[in-house]
Amino acid sequence: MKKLMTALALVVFATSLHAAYEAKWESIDKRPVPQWWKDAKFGIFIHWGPYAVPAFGNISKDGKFAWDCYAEWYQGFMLKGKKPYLDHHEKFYHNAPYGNFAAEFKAEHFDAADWAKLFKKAGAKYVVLTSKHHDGYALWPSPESPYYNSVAMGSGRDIAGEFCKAMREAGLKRGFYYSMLEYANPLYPGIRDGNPSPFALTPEEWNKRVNLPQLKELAEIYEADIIWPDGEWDYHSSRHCSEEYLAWLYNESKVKDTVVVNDRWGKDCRGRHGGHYTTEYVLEGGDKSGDGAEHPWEECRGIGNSFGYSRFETPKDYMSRERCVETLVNCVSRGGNLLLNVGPTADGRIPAIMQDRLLAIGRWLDVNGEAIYASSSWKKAPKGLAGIYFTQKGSDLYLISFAAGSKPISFAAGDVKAVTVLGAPSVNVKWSVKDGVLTVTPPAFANGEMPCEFAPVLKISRK
Ligand code: FHN
Repeated sequence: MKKLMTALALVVFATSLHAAYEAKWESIDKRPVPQWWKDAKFGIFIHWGPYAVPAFGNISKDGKFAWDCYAEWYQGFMLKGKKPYLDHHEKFYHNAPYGNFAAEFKAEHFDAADWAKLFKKAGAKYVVLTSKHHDGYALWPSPESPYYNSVAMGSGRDIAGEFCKAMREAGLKRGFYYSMLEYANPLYPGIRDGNPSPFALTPEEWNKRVNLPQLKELAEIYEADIIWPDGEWDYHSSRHCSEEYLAWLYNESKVKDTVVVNDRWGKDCRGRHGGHYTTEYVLEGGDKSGDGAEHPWEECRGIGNSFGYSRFETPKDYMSRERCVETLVNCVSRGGNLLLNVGPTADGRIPAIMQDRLLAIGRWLDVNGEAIYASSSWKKAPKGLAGIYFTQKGSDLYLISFAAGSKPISFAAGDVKAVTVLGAPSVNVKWSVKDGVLTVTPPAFANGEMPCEFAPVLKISRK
């Protein structure tokens, strides 16, 4: 009897290991977001595909978020009849089919190891590449996109494969963005240009024949650390078969214990289901569905106003070095990660202005990374201090100041035992505590004394 009970218990245990997650949101949503991602804080997004050939997007008039600045939407905006895109295409490409850009997407200077070096120097911990954007062109030789992928047409290279190998060798976590919709594929059920395709599949068929096999390839062939779907808004997650895919991913795939996913699994999902929540250009008034959530979340945005390379943008359209760091700090201080995008040129180079911004973030993190990586938001942070942000690690607090001047700041901080400047331990900081209220004066640094270009960090050590 005892032996039988032990055998039964073993079977139950083995079964529970094998099928830990059911294909239902209530089960899938219980899986915690892996700690490596929560600690990482800073990732690089890469939007790269045939749209990098025209590299054309509208220019924001006031520097604010505007969806029609997205250069990766070149084909989509033409299908929607957007005039600047149609005019540009007629004038410079004589209305040639968009698919011709795939043949010109040569990637001749693409060196994934060089990219990895830059991302490491930027202090990023993970990188997400568009394996396939809404135009349907795949950066790997996928059997479901047999003629429209980077090996069949364009560079002749398995870009996803080269990317993964280089990132892995550099010690960076890596993964893939994946668009569930394809605006011009005749099999895609959604109506993208006002005319339903006579060949359209049902959403379920589309997902079973295209999306699910491709999402599985990304997890199994490339052992992606991150699966980052998008273009999910046409259908409910049940029609995308998303719960089914995630149950497979979490129970059976090679990456089941470590993979990270986002919340873009169907029009019912953003800010509600899946892994971490997402926002997009949130500080500029974009999509804020996952913002401020208690749940792990990630902001994504370009350094300028587009994800795909938009070659008519000028420096005024790009965030300054300081603004890039402030965006990262703003997200982290509110408990989020930042996935900052670069849009390489069609020949595979990362534009100099984007490199400049990434390197500036890296220099700042070299000195102040302690306040960012593996930190959390300080729930009791005082409100209304313009340009001042806080993070927390254990009992220590970090005050990160983008504010000008050296006016004393007072706030409740508990039992403080020391206040020091990260990267400049010999700089004397004036501070005092009374009844748990800390008054600290941001130091006025002497020439050459400030340890970073801007936004010095005060470490507040507590008992
Ligand atoms: O339409 C896309 C857009 O081109 C870009 O890929 C962003 C990245 O989050 N996602 C979509 C809009 O939410």
